[in-house]
Amino acid sequence: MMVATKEIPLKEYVLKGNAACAGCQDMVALRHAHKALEGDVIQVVPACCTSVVQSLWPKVGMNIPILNTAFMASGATASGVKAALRAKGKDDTTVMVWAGDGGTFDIGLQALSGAFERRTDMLYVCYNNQVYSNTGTQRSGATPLYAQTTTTWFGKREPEKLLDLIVAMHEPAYQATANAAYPRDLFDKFKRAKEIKGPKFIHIFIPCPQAWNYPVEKGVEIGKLAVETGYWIMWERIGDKFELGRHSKRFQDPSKRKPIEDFLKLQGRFSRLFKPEKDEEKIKEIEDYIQHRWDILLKTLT
Ligand SMILES: Cc1ncc(C[n+]2csc(CCOP(=O)(O)OP(=O)(O)O)c2C)c(N)n1
Repeated sequence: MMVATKEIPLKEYVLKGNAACAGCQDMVALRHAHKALEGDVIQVVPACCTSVVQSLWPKVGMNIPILNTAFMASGATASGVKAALRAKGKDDTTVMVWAGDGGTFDIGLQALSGAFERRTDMLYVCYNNQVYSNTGTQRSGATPLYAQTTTTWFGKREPEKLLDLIVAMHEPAYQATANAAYPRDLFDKFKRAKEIKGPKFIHIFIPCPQAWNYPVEKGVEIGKLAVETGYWIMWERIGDKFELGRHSKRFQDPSKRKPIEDFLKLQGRFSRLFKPEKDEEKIKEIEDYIQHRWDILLKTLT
């Protein structure tokens, strides 16, 4: 049973008036994650948009203990924090990394891999806005096929890295995907992760109005369309028990999915697929890659 809205604690750990952009979906996810963890957490943040929110003195936007760390070092830093807590006898406090896709898919991957291999009892969260947003929207290993960024003016030619599978091969104690457009589901996943010992990973889909070039009020609509078109798959894995999320179940059948164009059209970063005329071939390529992701995920993890 999913948490009822009225059961989500009112206490806020992400404060008003912080430096996030209007319509930032990272803030929606961060708020609900912290409500689930109820303040008993030390958060590690590498260089990314979230570090701007939590560390701009005197406008610090969060009221929990946070350690800022170098871009590539989150996994190692969290391991150190956990060891220090253990030495102090405070083993129950959750150590959580909150890192962007650049800090996870690319530059932080080695530290993440090392920490999970050591079976560090930590929760690593990748909030994935599919681009290096904080420094002006350069492409990352999570940028999808044909998305425009400041370093892929004509659309990225390579699809994104299948990070979930890389992480899964570390056999974490808990792994899930989530989406800022479904905050109650996200809340439940953080609650579950809090109770599980060992390395845990949550990968969150985060539309970014700045980088994806859409009106700020469309974030939730785009997040939901990502699921309804099959583009983003919601799932959870406790140990080796895989379960497709209730929001994604019906979209396993490609005939139930909304046309991918519904998702692409709302975002300026895909505008070249529709101008001067619709590029059917490239849109089909994106669709095929979505199916490939479904196939490889289910084949590998179930
Ligand atoms: C070693 C190093 N290289 C580059 C930077 C500059 N830098 C700061 S934040 C950032 C982008 C982070 O992107 P991502 O992890 O995707 O998070 P987002 O900004 O999208 O939230 C970069 C390149 C840095 N701080 N350290």
